[in-house]
Amino acid sequence: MSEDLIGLIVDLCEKEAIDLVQKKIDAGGDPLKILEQIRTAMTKVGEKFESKEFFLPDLIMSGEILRQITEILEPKLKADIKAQSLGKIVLGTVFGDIHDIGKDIVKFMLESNGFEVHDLGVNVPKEKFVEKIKELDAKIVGLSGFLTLAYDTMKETIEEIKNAGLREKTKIMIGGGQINEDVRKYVGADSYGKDAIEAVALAKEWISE
Ligand code: B12
Repeated sequence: MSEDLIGLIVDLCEKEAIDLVQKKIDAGGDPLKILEQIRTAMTKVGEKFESKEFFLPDLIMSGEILRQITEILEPKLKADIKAQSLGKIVLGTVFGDIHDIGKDIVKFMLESNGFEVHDLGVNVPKEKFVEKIKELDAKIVGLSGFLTLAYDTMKETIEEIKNAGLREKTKIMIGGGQINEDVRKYVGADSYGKDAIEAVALAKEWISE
C-alpha cells in the first residue's frame, strides 16, 4: 500500500494521492507512517528535478499535494495535544530559503507535544530571530533550511545570536532536507534533527536540562 502513495505523489496525481491519504486516515492508519512515505516520495521528486525530468511547475505541484496531505494529517497528530506549555521555541526557515512544508510539520509536532512555538515563517532575516528570542526569552531555537545556501545563512544567524549575547542561554537545532552532522558542525548548532520526531525529542531533552 505504501508504494501506492509514494507512486501517486511522484506521478503528481493530486486527487488520487489525497483521497488515498484520507482513506488511510479514516481506516485508522498511522499518520507518522504516512509522513515517512511522504519523505520517500519527495526525495524521488527531488531526484527527478535534479535529472531534469521534472521542472519548477512539477516541484510546485508536489509542494501543493504535500501541503494538502499535511492538512489532513495535522488534526490526527494533534489529537492528544496537551494543555500546558512545556516551553517556548522560536522557529523559522532561514533567509534566502522559502521551503516551509518540513518546518510546518516540525511546528505542529512540537505543538502537539506541548511546546509553544513562535513561527517566524520563511526567508527570515537573522535579526528577526534575535529580536524574537529576546522578546520571549526563548531557550530553544529551530532553524530550517532545504537549500545548500541555507547553511551559510544558518551559520550567520547563529553568529548573530552569539553577537547578541544570547548563545549561552539558547539551544539551537537545525533541520531540513540535506542537513547532517557535517552541516551542524559547520553552522555551529547544538544539534540537528532528521525529522519532526527528532525535533520533539531534542526539545524535550533540552527543556528538562
Ligand atoms: C517541494 C519543494 C519545493 C517547493 C517548496 C514548497 C514549500 N512551501 O515548502 C517549491 C516549488 C517552492 C521549491 C522551490 C525551490 N526549490 Co525546492 N524542493 C522541494 C522538494 C521536492 C521537497 C521539499 C519538501 O517539502 N519535502 C517534504 C518535507 C516533509 O521533507 P522532510 O525533509 O522529510 O522534512 C523533515 C525534515 O527536513 C525535518 N526538518 C525540517 N525543518 C526542520 C527544522 C528543525 C529545527 C528540525 C530539527 C528538523 C527539521 O523535519 C521535517 C518533518 O519531518 C525538495 C526535494 C527534497 N528531497 O527535499 C526540493 C529542493 C529542496 N528544492 C531545490 C531547489 C533547487 C529549489 C529552487 C531553488 C528551485 C528554483 N530553481 O527556483 C527553489 C528555491 C526557492 C527558495 N529561495 O527557497 C533543491 C535544493 C538543492 C540544493 N542543494 O540547494 C531540492 C533538494 C531539489 C533537488 N534535488 O534539486 N521547492
